[in-house]
Amino acid sequence: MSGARRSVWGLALSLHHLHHHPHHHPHRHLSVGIVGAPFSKGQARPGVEGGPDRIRTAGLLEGLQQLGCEVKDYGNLTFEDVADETALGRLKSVRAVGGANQRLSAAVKVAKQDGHTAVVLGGDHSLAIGSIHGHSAAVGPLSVMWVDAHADVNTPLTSETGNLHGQPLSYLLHELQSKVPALPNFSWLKPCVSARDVVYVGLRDVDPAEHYILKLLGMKVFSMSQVDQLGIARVMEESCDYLCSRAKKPIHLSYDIDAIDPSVTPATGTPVVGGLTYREGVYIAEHLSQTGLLSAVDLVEVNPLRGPTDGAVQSTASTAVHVLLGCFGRLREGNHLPDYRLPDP
Ligand SMILES: [Mn+2]
Repeated sequence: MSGARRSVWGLALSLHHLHHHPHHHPHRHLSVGIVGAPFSKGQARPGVEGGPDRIRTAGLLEGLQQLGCEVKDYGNLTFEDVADETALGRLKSVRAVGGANQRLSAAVKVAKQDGHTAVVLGGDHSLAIGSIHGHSAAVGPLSVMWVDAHADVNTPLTSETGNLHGQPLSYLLHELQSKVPALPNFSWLKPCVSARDVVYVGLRDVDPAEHYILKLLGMKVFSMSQVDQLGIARVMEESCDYLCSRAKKPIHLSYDIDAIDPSVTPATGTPVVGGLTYREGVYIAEHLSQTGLLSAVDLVEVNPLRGPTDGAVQSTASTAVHVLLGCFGRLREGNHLPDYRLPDP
């Protein structure tokens, strides 16, 4: 392994993306800005608006504080009902999704300008439109890691369901601008992501039009087949090398809980068999935390009404919390605060 060194912790670290980074330190003090986005109109199933509070209930804030993070919870955004939501072809709730994302974009921008690593709790995955837009508005060009069973890159004209949670990347990508029509309540949105700055992990349910787009734009994809073939450690190493190959931009992690296998995270709207294990799902977060480049995280599609049991909802929510804690330095080997001292007898 070229360009590697042995750290004092006995881990082989790739110089390429870790060396020189000021945050690569086990006692870094991170501040976290949590924005709840209880929005569900990017898809049809009720319940996903309960995701933010269910993730908090599963111990997110306490867990972050135990890691030594400063936590600012901005609370949940409120979204207005849209009175004139007439159908636009097959597209559903376009005005509501556009308005909600405009509000979320502003909230994420504030969280970034306040100096936090932003955490957006969804809500459905259409919220990545506003989250990534607001993040980019605050910090400039981004790298995006999209962890999901689905590619979420249908255009308004290729979508077969009309659900906007399957389309957010087409609204954000410069390369697809000519394929996305002007839509009501979306005039505020300007594409802000380049296709070459996106990496997918976990794909296993991709529509034909989406597959065409991924190939057309030459996007970097680690489907579940590649996870099987390479293992999650190599997938993450190659992902970060790819994202950092031109410039070390801030990383936006957009994490759909349905990337993880429904045996672990069943309480979600569009589960797909054959997903990431709990360990692979958490490893992604741990690896990104170690880059020191993680700047915002979306955790979306936790739906407390899709259990079917309380235990299933708890497993889903606590896995979401473990992914988020992994993003902020929680290690499975254990952690302790820098000022920890053994008690004297
Ligand atoms: Mn998704």
